[in-house]
Amino acid sequence: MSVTKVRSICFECHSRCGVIVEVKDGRLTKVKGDPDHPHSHGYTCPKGRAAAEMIYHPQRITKPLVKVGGKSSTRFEETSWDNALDIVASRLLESREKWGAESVVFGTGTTRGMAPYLNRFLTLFGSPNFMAPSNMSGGPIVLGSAATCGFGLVDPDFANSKCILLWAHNPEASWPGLYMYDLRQGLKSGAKLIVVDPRGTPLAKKADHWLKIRPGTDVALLLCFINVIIRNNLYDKDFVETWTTGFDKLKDHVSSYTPKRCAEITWLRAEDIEAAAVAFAGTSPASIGPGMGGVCQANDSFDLNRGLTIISAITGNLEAKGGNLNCIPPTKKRSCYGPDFSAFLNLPREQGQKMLGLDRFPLIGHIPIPIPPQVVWPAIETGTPYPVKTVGLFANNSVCAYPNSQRVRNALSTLDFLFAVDYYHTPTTELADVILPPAHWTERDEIEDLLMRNHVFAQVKALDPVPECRDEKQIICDLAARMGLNGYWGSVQETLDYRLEPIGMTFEELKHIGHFSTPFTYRGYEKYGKFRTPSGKVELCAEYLSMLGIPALPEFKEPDEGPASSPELLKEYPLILTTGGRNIVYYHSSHRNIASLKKRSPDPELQIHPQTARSLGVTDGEWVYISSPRGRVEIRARYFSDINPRVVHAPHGYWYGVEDGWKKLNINMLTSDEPLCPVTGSVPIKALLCRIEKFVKD
Ligand SMILES: Nc1nc2c(c(=O)[nH]1)N[C@H]1C(S)=C(S)[C@@H](COP(=O)(O)OP(=O)(O)OC[C@H]3O[C@@H](n4cnc5c(=O)[nH]c(N)nc54)[C@H](O)[C@@H]3O)O[C@H]1N2
Ligand SMILES: Nc1nc2c(c(=O)[nH]1)N[C@H]1C(S)=C(S)[C@@H](COP(=O)(O)OP(=O)(O)OC[C@H]3O[C@@H](n4cnc5c(=O)[nH]c(N)nc54)[C@H](O)[C@@H]3O)O[C@H]1N2
Ligand code: SF4
Ligand SMILES: [Mo]
Repeated sequence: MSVTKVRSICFECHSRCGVIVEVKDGRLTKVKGDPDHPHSHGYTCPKGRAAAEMIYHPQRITKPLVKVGGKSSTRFEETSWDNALDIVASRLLESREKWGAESVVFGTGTTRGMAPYLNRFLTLFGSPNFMAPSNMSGGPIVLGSAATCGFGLVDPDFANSKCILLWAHNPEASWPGLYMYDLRQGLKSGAKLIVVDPRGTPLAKKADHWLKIRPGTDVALLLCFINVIIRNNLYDKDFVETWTTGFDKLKDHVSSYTPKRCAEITWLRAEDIEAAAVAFAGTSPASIGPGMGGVCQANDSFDLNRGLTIISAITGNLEAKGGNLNCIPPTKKRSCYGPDFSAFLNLPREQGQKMLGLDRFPLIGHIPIPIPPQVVWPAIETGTPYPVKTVGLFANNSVCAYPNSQRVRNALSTLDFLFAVDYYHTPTTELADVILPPAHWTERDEIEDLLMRNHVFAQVKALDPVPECRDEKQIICDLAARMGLNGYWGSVQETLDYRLEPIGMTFEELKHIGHFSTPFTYRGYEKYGKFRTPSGKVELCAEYLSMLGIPALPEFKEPDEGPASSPELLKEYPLILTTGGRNIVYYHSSHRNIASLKKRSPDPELQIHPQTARSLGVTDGEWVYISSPRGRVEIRARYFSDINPRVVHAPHGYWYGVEDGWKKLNINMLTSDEPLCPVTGSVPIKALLCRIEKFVKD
């Protein structure tokens, strides 16, 4: 039989590279890059190319499974789809009956496309509780920048930029398909590169200015940047005068953040700070790439993101060509996180107001993002503010993804009912009562409009699912039908056509052209006469936030665990730990069982300065213990000179292939889920304390 070639997009990570999927005799044979894709231009990474290994993996779950032997058992038995869905439907209804619809939480991991479909289901079912890791991933960017300028600082225009500032962002490993082509274009055309990162990543090392910052002190550096920019008259006076409010208050506020003071806080040199700030503000246009994880995992994440927005604004780079754009997906209100879906917004007000976390983080009632997982655990553990009894997880390995894994695992174990939808068994699916097998991205139709600038892409089904795996949208349609949720879509096609209504196309039509884009406007605020903020201007001093108890100006807060805040703890745990720098071959805790990927990065490796390692008698490649006040895991020490000797970096996501690997290798056994950023609920997992000890075999 001949080979069919299907043009699609890869869903193994957020880059969503354009791919050509080759299929022979109904089986996937190859995934190649699509040279015509407007973002990736033919690029693929090892994860995308390993699709066949994932689809035909002997460990893939291919039938619905139900737990046998009681709650604490880890044994499962195959069952029919009808039976599995009957169980899930009846347990959801029972939970609603006994404890109210809000006792049911649906969760997803990093967006694998399910947010609209799950939200619509929850709306019709009655629960406002849609949980996702947004508070540690993108949410704080949206909250910090939208509260300041009315849109999220997520679309840097690197290709047209003359100065590129990567703040806690390493797109070479984390977003190669989406950002690297443009970034290289910019650099080829002579753009300067500034990188703020405690680690010497390849991009940091080739940068004109690499600021090797002490983890968790970013806001101090930002306030100093603003101070240097204002003091040197490098701000855009016309823009500031016409389009901002609160400049004088901001100016006063940052005046104490001198390079000298900031150098002491951040462990940088005053002259390097000054030089980088001057380079950014003195070059036009300049763009900022904030790390989607890097700037979202700190106790002052809200202020970090407003600070970034402020420097873009006062230098006149907001919505400027070569600056940071304001792209609206063509699907508008029906885009992935569009308001047409949010359960919080679409439920009757009284029910919506029950959304977990709203009391603690009121801004999410104004700029809705999914609820932080950390507000769900107390509701499970203590029934506060009301009991959560039933959870459904779609593409989420909560136990390994979220800080304080032991707590997560304990909480999920005590639920009345947990169901999970995943390709493979994980430390999270192990706790489920029912596991449902989803179709792989090559086996389903989908659309993508999240972070795709002004594009919507068709992901086109290239082959039938491995029997009996099922498209998750179909799973939800089937559940909704069983539960009599009137108004839910009847088929996958209906869901996709509904989302595409704003562009006046059906999925069939979009499929043929692959993607659709709408023009965007530079400096849209000039056209509309305002920014979408309460004052209509960029809120350099956001007085209006005081009604929510949020300070009007960004403030630096030391990491709660660190040399300045907890000097006593520092005696026992003398090193600063940052976690979760991305690894090109893995997506979080996924892909660990894929042989071609695992062999490229078999063990968790601690980046440690050779001087520090030697002082502990640790050789390069040796297994060691790393501990924090919360626990201890095993890790392989790897000498790494491009890091401060007092800082170490540990990757996240390791668990596979070792008995109880979630306890022994998973760095989130060490991370903390408190205190959270008071505005965004962000978790402090990029700046903690730890200690390294020689490995003693039991
Ligand atoms: N210490 C530390 N922890 C971190 C981070 C860090 O930097 N440091 N980063 C955090 C961030 S930013 C995020 S977003 C979270 C991510 O956390 P998660 O999204 O939970 O990430 P994964 O560990 O990849 O788990 C996803 C699961 O989904 C399954 N899967 C993959 N594709 C599909 C699909 O299409 N459908 C279904 N049903 N299942 C699928 C995979 O097999 C895997 O088991 O982790 C966070 N954890
Ligand atoms: N291959 C791969 N790609 C991914 C993912 C993956 O798991 N694997 N995950 C995806 C997801 S969900 C997300 S959210 C994004 C994250 O995308 P990014 O934010 O770009 O990725 P990270 O590697 O978490 O962080 C970037 C850099 O921040 C630095 N850093 C650590 N602590 C600090 C600090 O305190 N201050 C500063 N300034 N820098 C610090 C790290 O050293 C790292 O180099 O990646 C996405 N892409
Ligand atoms: S970077 Fe790799 S995993 Fe991510 S979309 Fe592109 S090919 Fe797929
Ligand atoms: Mo993320």
